[in-house]
Amino acid sequence: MSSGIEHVLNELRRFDPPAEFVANARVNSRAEYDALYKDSIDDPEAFWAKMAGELDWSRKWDRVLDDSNPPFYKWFEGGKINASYNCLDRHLGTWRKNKAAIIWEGEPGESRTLTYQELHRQVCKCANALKGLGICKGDRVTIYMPMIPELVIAMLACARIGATHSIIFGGFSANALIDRNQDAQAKLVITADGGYRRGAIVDLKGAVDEALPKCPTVEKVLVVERTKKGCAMQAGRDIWWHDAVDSASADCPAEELDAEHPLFILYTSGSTGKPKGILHSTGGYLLGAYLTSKYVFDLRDEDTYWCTADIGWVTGHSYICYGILSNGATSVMYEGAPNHPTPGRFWEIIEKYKVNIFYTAPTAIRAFLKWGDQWPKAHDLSSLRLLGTVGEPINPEAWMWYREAIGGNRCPIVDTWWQTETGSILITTLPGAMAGKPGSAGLPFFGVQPQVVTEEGEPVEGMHSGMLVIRSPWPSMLRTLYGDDDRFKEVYWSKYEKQGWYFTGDGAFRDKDGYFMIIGRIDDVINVSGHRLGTMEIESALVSHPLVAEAAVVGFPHELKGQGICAFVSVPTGVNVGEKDKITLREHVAKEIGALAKPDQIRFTDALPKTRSGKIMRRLLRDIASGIETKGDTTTLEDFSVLAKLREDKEA
Ligand code: 7RM
Repeated sequence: MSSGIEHVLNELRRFDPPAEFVANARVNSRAEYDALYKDSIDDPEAFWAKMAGELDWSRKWDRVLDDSNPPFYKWFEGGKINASYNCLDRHLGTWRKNKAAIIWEGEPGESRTLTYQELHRQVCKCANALKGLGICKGDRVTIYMPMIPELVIAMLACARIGATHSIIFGGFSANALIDRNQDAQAKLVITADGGYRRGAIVDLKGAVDEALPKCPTVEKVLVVERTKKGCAMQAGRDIWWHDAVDSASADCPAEELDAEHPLFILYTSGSTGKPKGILHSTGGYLLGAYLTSKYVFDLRDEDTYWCTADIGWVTGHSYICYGILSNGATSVMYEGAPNHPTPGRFWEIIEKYKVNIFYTAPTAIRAFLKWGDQWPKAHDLSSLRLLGTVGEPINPEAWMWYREAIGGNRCPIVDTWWQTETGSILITTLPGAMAGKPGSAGLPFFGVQPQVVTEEGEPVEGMHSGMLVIRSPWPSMLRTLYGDDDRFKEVYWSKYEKQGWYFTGDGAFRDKDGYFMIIGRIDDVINVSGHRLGTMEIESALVSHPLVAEAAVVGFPHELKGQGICAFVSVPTGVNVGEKDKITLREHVAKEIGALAKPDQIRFTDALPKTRSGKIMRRLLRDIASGIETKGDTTTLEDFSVLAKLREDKEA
């Protein structure tokens, strides 16, 4: 098969949800899932209309889906809705008005709880302050803040008045700010005097000051005083949050917005050139975030839910803020690093707030695994009832550790596949309805039609992998790349233009039960002597060896084989490695997968280049392995020193 990526790992374990979980689950059998899924596919418009009815609309839509001009789909046209209203106001007339909306923990250890009523009050004041600064419906506001409640307040305030927010992760540099402010033509930047990360203060305002001379559209800067360490304030441009917001009126009715009104832009790195501004709508996006939160996390009113993502990543948008608050649930938010002051910090937080649902990334799970069992063991994690993962394929090794060490073999794990572009989870296990399998995301969410296809667009059946496409539109899909409809069409819709399918850029394997196993980005596939290998499976094989903490595998030009395999390997703390260990690891991969997948080069390293959401930036490693300069966008890289170091390390 020309496009089949060979599937080489054989994972047979499966874990049914425990009976107690199933008994209370929202969807509690495979048959119930099948029936709901069938409804959603047989008559999508009826299904989505019914689900949209669970949100509060100030005017009902005229039509569910307008597909007359693909790929520019429109959902709920004629409908009027406000995301901030749905996250706040609609709970105020219920008993939830004094329920905790946000439980926040600062890195230095402070704790703040905002009830729905209090959060609403702060959002209204902030919204009025924004109006006072000249922000109108349709304007773009960039938000560059630490993980503090004011970040959620700011985003909901924008949503309230119809300003489109674009959140820039607080770990990015002044350069990232310049690109994004320019591309979005932002009028206002909301930031803070700093934020805490691993005990140090991140100088956010300093980066804003550095960027703004190159951001001519930005008129004002609103600054939260978080650290009180002092920062320069430019007269006429910079305003303290406490001056503008505290005195503002708490009366600010939510703007009635068109369903298609742009709620936010979120930039993701493109493989070349400038970052892509993923644009999301209000109504469709909110519906996707709301519904997946409810079903995938099986959210109930008594739950304390914690997603560890940064809000600068789409996961934080959908599953700390919009999806969780629109359900009226309690969302825990933590400012700092997972290992500050000790690698027990997350488990301490779970014990302290009696967290029931915990959602994190494989990269974090692998780090915890490496730090050792003693950290989670020192805490009472018995409140947990459900675990989730997102961001990358999870290697079975890490999945099993998560299940045992964190979930006490009791909690189902939902492996959720989605993208910034998809807005909400598209493929996952529904926790009460189906078994979890280590390394497999699972089945499509309601209304989603994924398909594994060949390069030419033929469906791949049986035990082969291929490209993952989505065959029909869904409400929370991206609407375009901000200001660049052509690039939107080119990147996502040109590959399968004839069929009208959305191209995810990921490779996947569909197993005998119909489960989708995501094998990573197609761009990362390595072609060794005509065999197309996904990097994830070789990495999984490496990580299953005790000498390996994390691995990133990339291809490099090879005279005989077309491409050779280069593995960058980080080892657990305290472990020393040498030449003979490279042989051991090569043999280990040969045993796990086959001689074909044996790395030609192994490079030991302290750390791998990652985005802040934990994705390994393989294209940077590819350049290093091939000995060429990196030309692509590096603004999403978390730690630049890692790259420099990797380049210094000589190939051995
Ligand atoms: C939510 C998010 C999207 C890319 C996506 C995949 C990878 C995400 C999973 C996953 C395997 C998963 N948005 N990815 N979730 N791969 N299993 N459960 O991560 O835009 O930042 O990244 O992440 O390659 O295309 S994102």
